[in-house]
Amino acid sequence: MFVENVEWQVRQQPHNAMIAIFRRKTRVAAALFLVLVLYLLVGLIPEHRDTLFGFTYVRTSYDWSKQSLKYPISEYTPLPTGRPLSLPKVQYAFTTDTSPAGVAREEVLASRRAEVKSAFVKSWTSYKNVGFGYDELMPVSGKGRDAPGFGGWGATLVDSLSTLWIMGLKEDFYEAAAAAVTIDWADTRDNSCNFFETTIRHLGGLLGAYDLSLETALLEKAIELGDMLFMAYDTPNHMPPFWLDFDDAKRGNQLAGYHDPSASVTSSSLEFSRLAQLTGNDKYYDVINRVALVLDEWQNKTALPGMWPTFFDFNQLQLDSDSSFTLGALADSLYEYLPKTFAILGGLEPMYEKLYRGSMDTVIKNLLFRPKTPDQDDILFSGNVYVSSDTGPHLTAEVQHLGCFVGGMFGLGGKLFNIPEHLEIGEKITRGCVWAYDAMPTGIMPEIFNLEKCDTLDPCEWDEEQWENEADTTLKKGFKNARDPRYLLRPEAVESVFLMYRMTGNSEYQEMAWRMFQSIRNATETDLAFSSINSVRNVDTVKSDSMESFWLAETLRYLYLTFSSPDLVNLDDYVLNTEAHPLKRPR
Ligand code: DMJ
Repeated sequence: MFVENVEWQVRQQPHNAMIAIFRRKTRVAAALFLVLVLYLLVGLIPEHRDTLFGFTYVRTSYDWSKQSLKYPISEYTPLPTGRPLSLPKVQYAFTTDTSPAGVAREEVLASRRAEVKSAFVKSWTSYKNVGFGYDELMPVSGKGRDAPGFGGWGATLVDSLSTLWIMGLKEDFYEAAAAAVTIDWADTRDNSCNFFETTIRHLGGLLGAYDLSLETALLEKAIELGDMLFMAYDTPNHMPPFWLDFDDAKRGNQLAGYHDPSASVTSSSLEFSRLAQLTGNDKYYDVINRVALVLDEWQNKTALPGMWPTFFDFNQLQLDSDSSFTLGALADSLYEYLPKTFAILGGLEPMYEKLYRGSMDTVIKNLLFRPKTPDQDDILFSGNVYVSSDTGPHLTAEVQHLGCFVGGMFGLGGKLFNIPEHLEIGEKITRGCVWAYDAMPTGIMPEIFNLEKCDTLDPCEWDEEQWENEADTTLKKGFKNARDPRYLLRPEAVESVFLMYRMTGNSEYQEMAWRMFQSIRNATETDLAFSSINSVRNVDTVKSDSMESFWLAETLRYLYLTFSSPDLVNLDDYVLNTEAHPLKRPR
């Protein structure tokens, strides 16, 4: 027995060993299988789909998160905590109209959407074919080019991501996203980048695309860039310069500017707040909060209390001698970001409401004007004010296309802060911009023009003689001149029209948007895409071979959304940055 047993054991040993190996293998296989199942399951959750869709992520070759700071901040101010406030609804309470008229209307809208989408596809395809990776497509000569200060990181590529997603062009979206996650922020021929443009287009573009698609690779790329842009605040007083100079940032040699456009040094609050929310890292919030505290401190000490001058001396942190005030170029998004940052912070930082209300009271009293027109049109515009130490504020009735975002901003502020008068003002400003579009032979308003104005915001009598003496009478009555007659494919007028449609539910805005789209398409289309034009005054347009990335990021996106279901990028779920990238609002 013993012998037999031994023999049996001897014979059994390899068998037992095999069973043990088999069992181990089974366990390993089972474990591997489990890992695979978990991997697939996690992969199906959109947050982690990056690997499932096979993104090859290329990390930037210089890791700014490891860069030591010359002026470290000992304790970061945390993001406001607590349950987000339940803010008033921004969007009108739309209902679905299933009547025959409602169904017919939806068919009209679907065909308009298709036309806008086809303009986008044409522009995107040409960019892909001949300009891919460059900042912009040259829509006449069919080449790619990099824009000064944009780093050559492919501004159009990053700026277009959210539109690709919104228009349902998912294959192109993933192709573009796969390229975007390989951007190396250290791979640039430039010594510096434009802090504002890189924040709103690249950082905003990546965050918006992440908030829509939940692809973590895009968030990773945004964090890398956020860490680079964060370095701009490493100055003695933590105020950012206009240019982020890479070597200066590494050596701790940065200084804020003595005379920088107020919008460019203040318009990062949305993107940096969102980054802080997504990463849980308060450093991004801390720095934008410091800038807001300066706005707060200065608000009532300027030459036009309530507003801030067009240029800032952030170096000495003092109000410089600038006495010009505008909602147009150089200052625009400073104001735009006040209600928007309030929204992204879930209403938990009341300072932004105070800054908005205070500045808009001043705008209403000093910058808004009603044009003098033969029909006494009930419209408003925002002009420029210069404050003289002798005579006080002087308003020039000069209008900029860039300033047409103001209608939408007043509407948004009116909704969020429950100020019905602001919504009305926003409507009148929006209609003013549309009136200026309709006034030109091309159906597009000029970049900059001057108008005859009434003395107050009330209707006033038309004065033919005055107009004949003062104006270029080849223009529509009410215009004095078209100082800069170009159209640069800008979005601001259609932006306000879109916002007004979503906020009021009034389908007249969809009709305006359709008219504007057709005019823009007629006047700017080239064989390859769409181009800026030299003058909106001649229907025979001269194309200037430029198509900035905001054409794809903003102008076409706003138009598309105007004809889409109000649930697509619902304004109660998202806030749009100044480049129209949708950032998720906290619930
Ligand atoms: C865009 O880059 C942004 O909308 C910015 O705020 C102003 N200029 C362009 C569009 O005109």
